[in-house]
Amino acid sequence: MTEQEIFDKKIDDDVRIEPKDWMPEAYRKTLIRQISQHAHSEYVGMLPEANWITRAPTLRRKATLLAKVQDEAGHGLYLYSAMETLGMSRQQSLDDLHSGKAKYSSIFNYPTLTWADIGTIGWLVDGAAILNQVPLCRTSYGPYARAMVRVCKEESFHQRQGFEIMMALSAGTAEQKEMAQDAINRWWWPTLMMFGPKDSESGNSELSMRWRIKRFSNDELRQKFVDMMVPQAEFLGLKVPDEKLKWNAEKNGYDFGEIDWEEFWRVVKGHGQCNKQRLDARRKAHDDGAWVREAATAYAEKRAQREATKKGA
Ligand code: FAQ
Repeated sequence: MTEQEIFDKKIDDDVRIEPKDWMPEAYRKTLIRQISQHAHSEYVGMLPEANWITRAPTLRRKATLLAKVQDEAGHGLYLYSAMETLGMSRQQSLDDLHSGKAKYSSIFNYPTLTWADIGTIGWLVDGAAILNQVPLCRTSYGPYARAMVRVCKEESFHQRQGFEIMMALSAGTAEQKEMAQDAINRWWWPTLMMFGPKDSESGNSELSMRWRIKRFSNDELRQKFVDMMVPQAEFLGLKVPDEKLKWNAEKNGYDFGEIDWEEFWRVVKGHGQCNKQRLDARRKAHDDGAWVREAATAYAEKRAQREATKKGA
């Protein structure tokens, strides 16, 4: 059997591909592309929420939000490590983010204007992330799949904390309920965009599905999301901002309106409301952390020297 045939058979038999296995160059590249987009989303995703750590309404909310933001940093780290197993260094990957070459999810280029936005990010954005990521626990590349198992456990906690914030607000004063409705009005459509372009325009889907990197198409996941979230919005007493939303008994799912794809591509190409602000904040955080990296490297070098001297003695 050729190396290509062994690889194809493993994919067909649902056997994981591991770092030392032979893999086609295009498979390696597409994994780096997707994992990079994903890792950078976790990193940049910390920024809109971190804005609210100092303004969270109670100590309990503050502690929970702080823990959530720290979790996102951890998710980024698992994913950067998974990328390293494919030969992409963390430094190169971060350079690509900071230069604007690498993508991250469009959703994080929208502003968080009120506390209800933090609830909505947890409820809707983490809800979308879970739907997309649970199938990734079965993705064909071992290190990515294993990282996703832990990520998904933490994301479900994030989603619950978001839903709980929304429950409190929608059961609160008229002003709080209005704040919750305003947040869903602004976040609903951008969240639907998280699943990527429609299938007919998703250039990467065909190969990614064949290689079992993706298990569901962008539109399939978007449909699942709408079907899952509409009853939750109803439970909260909030209105989904889509006049075309209607139950379709035949397909056993909701029909819904068309996404503004011009807006989607505008944001993906760097011209959303907060693209510049997010990248500036990310670059600043990286520069401000230079001393930590230097100290960690100096410590590791010293330790390695000590070990070498001990062995030599
Ligand atoms: N934003 O051909 P497709 C989170 C790009 S994590 C920006 O369909 P593919 C946690 C796409 O990269 C959220 N760009 O591509 C959290 C491609 O460009 P390229 C992130 C987008 O890869 C929660 C081009 O468009 N999750 O939220 C977007 O088959 C709360 C054509 O697209 C993941 O990354 C977009 N929305 O499917 C953190 C999950 N959509 O690379 C903090 C893993 C598409 O050719 C707080 N990723 N593009 O230059 C995936 O499942 C896939 O990469 C898709 C896109 C589904 C995102």
